[in-house]
Amino acid sequence: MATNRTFTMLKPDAVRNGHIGAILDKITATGFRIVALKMTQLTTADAEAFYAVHNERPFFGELVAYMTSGPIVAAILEKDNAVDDFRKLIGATNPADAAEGTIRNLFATSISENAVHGSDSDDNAAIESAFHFAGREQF
Ligand code: IDP
Ligand code: MG
Repeated sequence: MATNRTFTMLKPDAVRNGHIGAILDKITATGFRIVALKMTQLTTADAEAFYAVHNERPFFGELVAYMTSGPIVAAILEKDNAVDDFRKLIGATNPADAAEGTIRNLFATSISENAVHGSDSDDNAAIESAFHFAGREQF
């Protein structure tokens, strides 16, 4: 996986609240190219594996319940400096702290239901992309 790629999920609250189109529009308007895209729903085992790094955190059970509560949209995005630029575009984890105009500022409802995921490193972008997409689904 090239290091100019990142992985995102539009989380169940964003899908439930009808924000798929608006969020994808903001992502592409900011210069990201969508190179993989699907709507899917995580099983409990999927969510526990994807968020394994957080399994000691007090909110882990809540996080897994939320992330399996409805469909998500998963995508791989390409742009120079993709990981850092996408973290800037989504804003802080807690929407109350997310900068004006960021995706979490515009679309998130709480620190738990915060609309989008964004990989935090090139290595995790590659791992998370491979978790969701076969090679023939990546363009
Ligand atoms: P990030 O998504 O901004 O990278 P992380 O710290 O990696 O934030 O946390 C992963 C996800 O876990 C968050 O996006 C959010 O959905 C959830 N989460 C993080 N902190 C809390 C919390 O204090 N309470 C409930 N859920 C949380
Ligand atoms: Mg994170």
